[in-house]
Amino acid sequence: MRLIMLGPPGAGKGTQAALVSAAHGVPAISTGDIFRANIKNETPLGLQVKEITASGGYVPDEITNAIVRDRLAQEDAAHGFLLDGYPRTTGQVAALDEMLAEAGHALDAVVELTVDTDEVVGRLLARAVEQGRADDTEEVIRERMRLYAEETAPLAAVYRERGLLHRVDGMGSVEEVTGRIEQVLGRVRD
Ligand code: B4P
Repeated sequence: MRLIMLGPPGAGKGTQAALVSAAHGVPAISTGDIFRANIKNETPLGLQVKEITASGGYVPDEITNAIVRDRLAQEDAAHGFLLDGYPRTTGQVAALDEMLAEAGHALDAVVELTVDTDEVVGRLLARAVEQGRADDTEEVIRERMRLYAEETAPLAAVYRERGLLHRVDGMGSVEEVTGRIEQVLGRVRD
């Protein structure tokens, strides 16, 4: 199973990716998590992307594509993966197409989680209290959402044209959303 999880900040991509990954035995690959781990460990990559992620901007495609290329080349991704937070730009879509073509693989589905703006802001502000993530302030959340609308939301149309897009209502409890995603995956496998 090769999946992409698409959706605005706070839609629940990370939460659902972890659950789907565990249920289907494929690694969940989150570019956001990779950047945060590098920032925490103060690696050269972490130092390079710290300011960008803290302000809600996108890390340049060359950096992000190289990281995903390395990650997809690892053994555990050979038979499937779930991408969370990648691709986010048309340049990343093109790079991923290239990586998949080189490996002789194809995507099975793109799941787009949809949520109300107010709900998203509420979720991320709640997470700010729990986890204190540098990019979960109201101002930065608005910037992340603006960038999502401008750069990432249009990717849904690209995947719709390819017949891969499945829109899933991301409102409600975590369990409800997981149930909807599993229904989609059941249809994809049939
Ligand atoms: P990400 O880590 O991907 O951040 P995000 O889009 O804001 O998603 P996040 O994982 O935080 O939210 P989720 O939907 O899981 O990226 C962080 C930064 O890294 C970016 O801003 C950018 O700077 C950089 N970056 C990452 N990938 C990049 C790329 N490809 N190109 C360029 N730059 C890149 O929401 C989770 C929250 O909602 C949690 O608090 C959770 O508990 C809560 N939640 C989930 N489901 C819920 C439910 N049903 N009900 C209530 N709460 C729920």
